[in-house]
Amino acid sequence: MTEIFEAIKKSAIRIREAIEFDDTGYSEDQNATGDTQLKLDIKSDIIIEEEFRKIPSIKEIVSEEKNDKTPLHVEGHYLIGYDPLDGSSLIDVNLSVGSIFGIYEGGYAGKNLIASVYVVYGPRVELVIATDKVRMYRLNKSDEFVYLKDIVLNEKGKLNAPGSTQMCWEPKHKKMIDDIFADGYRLRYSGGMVPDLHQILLKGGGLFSYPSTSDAPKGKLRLIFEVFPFAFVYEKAGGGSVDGKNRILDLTPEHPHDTSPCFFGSNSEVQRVLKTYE
Ligand code: FDP
Repeated sequence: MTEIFEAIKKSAIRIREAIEFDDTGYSEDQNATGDTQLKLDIKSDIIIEEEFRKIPSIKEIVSEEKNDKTPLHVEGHYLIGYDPLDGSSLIDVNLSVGSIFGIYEGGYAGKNLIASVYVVYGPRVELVIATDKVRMYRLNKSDEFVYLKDIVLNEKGKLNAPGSTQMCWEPKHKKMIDDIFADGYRLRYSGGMVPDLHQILLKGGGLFSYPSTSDAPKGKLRLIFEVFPFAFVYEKAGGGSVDGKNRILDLTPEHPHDTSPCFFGSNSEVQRVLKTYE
């Protein structure tokens, strides 16, 4: 898989440059979920596809920005689901955004995920690769990703990142979030899944939630491109991820753009979610 990680690094360097200097406006197109695409969403998607096309071991890709799967190499083995520029609605306010990749074998189900990678485009560019462990790298002046450290979650954290609109939450969810704050947790939510989850990982733990809501009963975040890859990262870092009742990595989507309620955290917070939703 090394050649895939290298292709992701090359894509990240090109996307970082586009974020810094390209037009941040909207295109006239919508993606499969109905979001109006930024020109940068489309460009990031093209960059990643170009880099992946050079890698013979990749059989097929599926992007959040496209309706259907794209076959790449018949002899290839790996399937990759990716979100080229997550949180892109934060670009115009100059907050951090990210790219997310899930590398699958045999099909796009949680149980088939064998590695995941995400990139944070913040004041600095950081890249995290989860395989057996979770390793973090940072881009240096020479455009090389230098290993920084392994990421390991504490059993219990201090941060709370509650997603979606409060007026759409179920009462039991609202109570759980209120109770977590009453226990002294601090609010940390930028509205970008990648930096919000990265912050919880680096600060030792906490809870990120994007629940089932009255306007989106199946949640907002997409299983193949967003939820599975981060569930894999959180488990490998020693925490967990659930949809309220089930382990995320036990789920199988029916359609590439299926969404799910999701909770990511250190073990203590994940147990709290399971108790609330049991
Ligand atoms: P965005 O719509 O800006 O692409 O992927 C969806 C996402 O961002 C996540 O990055 C983020 O966590 C979430 O939506 C934020 O949604 P809310 O504003 O509804 O909390």
